[in-house]
Amino acid sequence: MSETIYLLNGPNLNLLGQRQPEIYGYDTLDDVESACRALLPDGLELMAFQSNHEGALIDTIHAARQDGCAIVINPGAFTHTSVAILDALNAFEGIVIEVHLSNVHKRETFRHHSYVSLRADGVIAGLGIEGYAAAIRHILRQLGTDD
Ligand code: CA2
Repeated sequence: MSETIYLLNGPNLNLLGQRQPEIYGYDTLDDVESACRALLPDGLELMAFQSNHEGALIDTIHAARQDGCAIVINPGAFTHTSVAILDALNAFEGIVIEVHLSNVHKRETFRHHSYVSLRADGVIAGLGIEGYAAAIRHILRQLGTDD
């Protein structure tokens, strides 16, 4: 049975809360994980993983095929470059929600295209860390575990 929501963050997001707060805010990745974990009912786990390496993210997406019911992913800059992450997500059967802290559409043109959006069931951009919580709430509703 798939009982785990995977929370994946890509390159440089380990610096969240430490650099460029005018774009990405003051909360850290630990704050994000705690906020997401606090929303989960009994019986659902959160597997939080951040990597600066494309292959490590892909390996974790593959692992999610075994026990994952959903993936919340902020692929960072790989959003705009990685066909390999798209391919890995295409091999995953659960819910996929793509999250961006910033509104990528208000930024440079190269950030407007996302390979991951070709697979994502939903895309959230520009809500800061609230976007992750919104993604989790949506998944819980989809799974029917929000009451
Ligand atoms: O808005 C987002 O969440 C992004 O995925 C963040 C990526 C960027 O390349 C995407 O276009 C949009 C960059 C993540 C860098 O994260 C940092 C966090 C704090 C300090 C420095 C970098």
